[in-house]
Amino acid sequence: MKTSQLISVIIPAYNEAAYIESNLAETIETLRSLGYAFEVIVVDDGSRDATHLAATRIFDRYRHSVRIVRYEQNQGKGNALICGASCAKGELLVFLDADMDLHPRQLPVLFKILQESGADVVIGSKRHPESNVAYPRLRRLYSAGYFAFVRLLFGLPIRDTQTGLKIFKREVVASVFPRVLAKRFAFDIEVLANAHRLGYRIAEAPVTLEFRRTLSRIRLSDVWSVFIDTIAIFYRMRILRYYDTLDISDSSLFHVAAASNPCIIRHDDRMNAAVMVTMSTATEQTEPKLLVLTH
Ligand SMILES: Nc1nc2c(ncn2[C@@H]2O[C@H](COP(=O)(O)OP(=O)(O)OP(=O)(O)O)[C@@H](O)[C@H]2O)c(=O)[nH]1
Ligand SMILES: [Mg+2]
Repeated sequence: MKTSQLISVIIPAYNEAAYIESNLAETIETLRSLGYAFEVIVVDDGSRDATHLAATRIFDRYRHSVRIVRYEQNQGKGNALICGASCAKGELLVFLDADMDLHPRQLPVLFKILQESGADVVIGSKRHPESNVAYPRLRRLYSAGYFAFVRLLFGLPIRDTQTGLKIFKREVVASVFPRVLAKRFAFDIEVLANAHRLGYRIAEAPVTLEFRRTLSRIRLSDVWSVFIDTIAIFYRMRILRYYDTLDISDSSLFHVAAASNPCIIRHDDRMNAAVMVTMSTATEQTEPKLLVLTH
């Protein structure tokens, strides 16, 4: 399916130096061949390797299609996605993992579902009956158990929340991201539970997942923290009613999303780059310390 709307493809990257350059080039070439109007926003989430340098080489090659954002301290994938979204100009936001386990050539399937189902969010789902996934049996087991648990807690009508390929309408990101507190792996569940609670429609799409990394980076401690963070989200949603007390106006959207995290991104059109500014505390608005200029 083709869409004439601008698509912002946000790619979180943490210690991806080994493959990021070829993965980004392949992603951009794929998006071009699909005929999309797009921008790619790479968020280097405080990588300790040369991710930033590799991504900057892509910026040199594809200047008009890509922006690179970096901050110095690793803060988790969720935070990287919020930062990326803060500088997105597109009507549709695509979140895509940097490791290419999920190839962007499958995007037309997701766009078709977005258009035909009338959904506001389309998520790639490893547990969709038509998905083609080859991933370790232990991961499958975690995944099945976790989603039974998620359904019980939030009544979410989906079978997977963690897959690194999703499309959101801008409006959903605008009203949901500013509510989100989780910055690491429970980010997805907090976003989707809030989108569902606000009445947005979420559809699942089949994906083809090629497990390219030889070793998964998910550790048992990560599984445990997702579990604890998920209970915390339930507590905020159903017991504290925290999300109900927030007053988020749509106009404050990406600005609020950035300000509620310890970073602000300013656009610098002259440099065609995002300028990342961090603040020592989330509330300290004056004289933020300039960290990184890309290019
Ligand atoms: N692990 C991890 N990934 C991050 C972080 N920040 C951004 N990312 C990016 O988020 C995406 C998903 O991370 P992965 O480590 O591939 O997580 P996964 O796909 O669930 O797990 P495996 O591919 O099995 O290791 C990648 O593009 C990472 O580079 C972070 O703090 N930790
Ligand atoms: Mg991965």
